[in-house]
Amino acid sequence: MKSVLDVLKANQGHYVSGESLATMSGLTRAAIWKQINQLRDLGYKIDSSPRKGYCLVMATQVLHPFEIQEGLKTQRIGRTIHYRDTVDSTNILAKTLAKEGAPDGTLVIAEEQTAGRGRLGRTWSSVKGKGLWSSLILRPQIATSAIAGITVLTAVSMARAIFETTGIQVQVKWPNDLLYEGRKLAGILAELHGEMDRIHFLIVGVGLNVNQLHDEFPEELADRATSLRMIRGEILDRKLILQRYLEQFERAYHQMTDGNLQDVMAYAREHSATLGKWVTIRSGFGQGLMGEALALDDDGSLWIRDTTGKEVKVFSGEIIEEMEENP
Ligand code: BTX
Repeated sequence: MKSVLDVLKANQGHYVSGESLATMSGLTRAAIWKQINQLRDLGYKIDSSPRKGYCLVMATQVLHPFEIQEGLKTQRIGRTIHYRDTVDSTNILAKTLAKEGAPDGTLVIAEEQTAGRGRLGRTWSSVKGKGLWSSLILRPQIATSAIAGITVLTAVSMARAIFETTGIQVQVKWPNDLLYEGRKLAGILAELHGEMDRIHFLIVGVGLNVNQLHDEFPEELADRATSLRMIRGEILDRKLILQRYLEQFERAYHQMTDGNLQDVMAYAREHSATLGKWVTIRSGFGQGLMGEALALDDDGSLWIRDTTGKEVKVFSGEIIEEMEENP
């Protein structure tokens, strides 16, 4: 038996008679009417006519969990979903849920964040219904040192999902941004909760700008941020991008727990916005380190040749300045 929504979706834009719906769904006319009203409450636009039946005019643009899971090919990632219309930050909610025991792979997603978080206390602009504001709760059974590549892994998974669904090739700015022609398209905030040698859980938040127009960004981001819609010139399906991201993430996550991130790092090198540039990196509490970005290691760290010619391995940090040439 098919659900009423499945039948209407398969015939989107065309009327399906009440009788056919009853046969295909195995429901009574009264039960179908009840479901139609529930679907309308969820935002589906459904026309009804006494003679012709029901017609799904427009599927919802809202990321209901059953929409995300329809056609999702993962085993664990995104199999449990917590969806909110509004939340302060999906990373904060994910942390609470993780403490309550949410399983590995749980997805937390919201239409809007009122206090979306960036790194180092910065904020992330998260306009309602326009982007993918999501966090994954992970419980990898590996040593803390083995998760150094998680941010690059996440960036690569999203970059691949974007390419698969839109054909847009984005660049990975080490370690946690996706750029298109120098403008920020996505940011990643990974937070580890654990001890020196034991991971309790990991929260990986990603913000991807999908359908904002130029004037929907705060003024100060006007020439630093971009969205997939601004690049492609059309509205894009958030659900499809999210599904492909979850699938790409699961594949890469398995590779990480198997201790093999070569494939992920090869992609990050090929699409790097950082390698070959002269950068100043702030890492931990230290002073900025200046030098040439030489190579991306298979564990996700960056090799820098500093101004004295010494090669230094940087595990995490932030590029605060970059130049094409040696200044
Ligand atoms: P970040 O600190 O590298 O980037 C934050 C900076 O990026 C801001 O200071 C601002 O300059 C710029 N910015 C803010 N909003 C946007 C935007 N929508 N598009 C482009 N640039 C912007 C990057 O931190 C990590 C961001 C993670 C966001 C996700 S959303 C889901 C999850 N929940 C949550 O609270 N954070 C993560």
